[in-house]
Amino acid sequence: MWRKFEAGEFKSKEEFQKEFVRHVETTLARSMYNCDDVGAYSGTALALRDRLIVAWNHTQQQQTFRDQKRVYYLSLEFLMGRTLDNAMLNCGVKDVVRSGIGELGFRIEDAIDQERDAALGNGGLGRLAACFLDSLATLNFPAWGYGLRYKYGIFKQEIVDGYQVEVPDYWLDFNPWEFPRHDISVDIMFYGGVREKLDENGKRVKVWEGGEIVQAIAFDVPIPGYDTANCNNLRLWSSKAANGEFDFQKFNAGDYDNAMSSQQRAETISAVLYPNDNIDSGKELRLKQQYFWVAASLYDIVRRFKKTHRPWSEFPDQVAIQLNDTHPTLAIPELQRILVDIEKLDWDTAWDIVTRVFSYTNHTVLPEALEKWSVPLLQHLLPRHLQIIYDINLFFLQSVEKKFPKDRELLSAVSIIEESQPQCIRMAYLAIIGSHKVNGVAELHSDLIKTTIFKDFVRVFGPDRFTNVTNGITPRRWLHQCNPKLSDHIAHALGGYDFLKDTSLLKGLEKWADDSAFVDEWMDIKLANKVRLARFIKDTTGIAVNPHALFDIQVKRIHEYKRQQMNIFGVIHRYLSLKKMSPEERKSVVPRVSIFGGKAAPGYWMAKTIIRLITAVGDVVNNDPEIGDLLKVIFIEDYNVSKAELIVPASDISEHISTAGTEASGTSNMKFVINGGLIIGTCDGANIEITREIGEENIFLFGALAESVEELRFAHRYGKTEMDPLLKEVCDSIEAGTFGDASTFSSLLHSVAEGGDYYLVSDDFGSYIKTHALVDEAFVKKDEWARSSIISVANMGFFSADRAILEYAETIWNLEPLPLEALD
Ligand code: 26W
Repeated sequence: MWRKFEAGEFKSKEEFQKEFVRHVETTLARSMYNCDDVGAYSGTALALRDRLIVAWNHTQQQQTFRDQKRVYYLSLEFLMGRTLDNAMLNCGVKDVVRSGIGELGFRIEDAIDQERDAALGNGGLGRLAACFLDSLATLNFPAWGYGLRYKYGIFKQEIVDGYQVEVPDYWLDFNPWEFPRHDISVDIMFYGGVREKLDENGKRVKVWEGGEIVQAIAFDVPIPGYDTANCNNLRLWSSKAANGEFDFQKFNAGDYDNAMSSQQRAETISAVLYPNDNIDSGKELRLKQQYFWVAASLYDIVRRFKKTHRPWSEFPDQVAIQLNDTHPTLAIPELQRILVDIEKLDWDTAWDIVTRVFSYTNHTVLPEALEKWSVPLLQHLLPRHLQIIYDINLFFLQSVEKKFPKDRELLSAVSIIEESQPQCIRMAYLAIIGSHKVNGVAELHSDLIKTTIFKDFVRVFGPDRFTNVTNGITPRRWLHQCNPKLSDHIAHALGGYDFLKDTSLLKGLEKWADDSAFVDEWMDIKLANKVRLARFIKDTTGIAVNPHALFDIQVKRIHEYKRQQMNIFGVIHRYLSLKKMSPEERKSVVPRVSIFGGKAAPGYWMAKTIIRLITAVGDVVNNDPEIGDLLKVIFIEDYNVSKAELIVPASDISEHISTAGTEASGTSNMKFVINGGLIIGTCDGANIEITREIGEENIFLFGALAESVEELRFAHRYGKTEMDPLLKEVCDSIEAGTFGDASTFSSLLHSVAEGGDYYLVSDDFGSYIKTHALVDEAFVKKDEWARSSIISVANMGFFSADRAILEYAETIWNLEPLPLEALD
């Protein structure tokens, strides 16, 4: 029998207040008389975490006792955002806390606002991992996340003179949500060499020895489910020098610099998140991070399994490991190494276990994002793993040769080793060969990987190794938490909050789409959310925007394939059109606020130039007295999870306009629609399934289809296209200096010019502009717009991360939930 969450509850507001005051006065050593909002946040967080940890302990005890199969989600990124609000809602204590701290003179919203984001991720992949943790906990699956405890998360973005400037994000000053486990440490080896020796049975065995050792220390983060006593664990590893604080011999000899250096080298491993999204940099430190994290996690998983004294043959019945992209692929040779070199299993038995344990999710088809590691680098850093990878490849190629005799081309196409200068290890190929299932993250994407980048593996393994699990988002954070008014309104219509656990119930909203009181309230809530965002924009940029204007939003990492450049070119087109109009004509124009947000990878010059163009256009347009409220262009600095929670509920229309076939799924598209925003988008990623679910009359689709992209690119390469005339006009105006020194933007203009235009901006521009005109027309028909919004939300049930997790559990992990016994 399920019980409502109790372990995290406060029996009364007085009980909460007592613990709050105790923490403020003792843990924080502050007086209640000068307690500010930061103190109120800290006191609340500490009081809540005491409760969380009881649930966490109870859950872990039960998981150990029941000894069911667990899933381990290995991800280099967990983009958690803030915890307090989410934890209060999941534990059902927000109302008690609100009134409790209210009486003490604090507003709960102000306290919540003091928390820093845990920004241990770049974008979609990291946030997906965070949503999956929420769903795993809510659905009572025995599941652990494993990641790195970066000292610095994704950099903070400042805009200085219109340009992005990166500022380090030291976020650990006060983090009440983690528990250091100094007793749980693992020694991780790098470098060294491999020696052959005879073991006690006279068998030749390989030993890896003589390397440098770094210690991994565990930090645990409790992950409470919604409306359940279940509380899972996220274990993050932090690196530390193995030989204590520093080298005493060197210290005593006066060699202070070198005494510290090994410590510093060790700590560097978990120091900083690589800020690249969808681009492989191939740096040695990144490879060190990957092995450090993978080796510590596997050691931990194996140690837990060995405590049960089961035979190795049962390992795949007890353990499923999901590889979040190729970043943890070294786990495959590492487990093979543990089984063969340490546990002395024979190769084939070990390999059978390995492939039954692992599965791999691919998140991108962009060639520049596919990880490759140079063989000399691997040889140096992980000599034994390189041997194992060679052996995996050898046995694999032998099996291919047997099935497709004399097909040399196929052999070189599927080889893990790329015969380049230097040779490289193709991590995606290793991940496929070492897994029993490979999945893409939306239907189109899963089809594309089977017909393009991994097509040869479909021949080798057959189509069944490949599958699709369309991404999802947690409705707890991305509806209930970020848009409480809308969540309450929906609950009122549906007779309760069950839709937060079963999003198919949202379907019940359809019958309210014609109820004028319901519809009016729906639109009032949207307006209130826009007012809230307008206030934030005024406070942070000084620019006043009209909340009745159409809010057009594109927030995501800045990347050419996501085509923010097309959006800003569209804005320029709008501006030029407005300038040509008479005052009379302007009266019929729908006022717009174009809102952008997102970080560029520090080394991605073109992305930074796109940001510069957006801010330059804003400077001109926002200060043009002729334009006034008809057009405003806003760049929101430092887009992150907590800002997304403010921005997403305030959109009328959001842009998901990647070149067809390039965005694996997208997940913000789902967030915007479930919050009642409409979207303009290409036939790409999950947009296609969103259209299927909500109906094509409720979405603004435009642009080339994935199947024609190759042909269009071909035409560009051979000079068979001319730039779209509307785009040409836009480029000419940039060239003429309308937005400042044109040379600033020359590389960007060049990238879309004839002969190039890899992302097909010119091909799609005409239909993009036409579609925006349709958006304007639709927006003034308020009743129809509201209807589209409501019908869309009603049909978004499919995009819950709960559905995605249930699919993984059933089709990939073979995992059952663990019904918790009630606490005494
Ligand atoms: C090696 C550098 C690197 C770093 C990050 C390569 C690739 C990545 C990620 C896989 C990029 C990423 O976040 N992909 C996004 O994953 C989301 C979750 O599945 C999808 O919704 C997005 O479409 C996809 O771009």
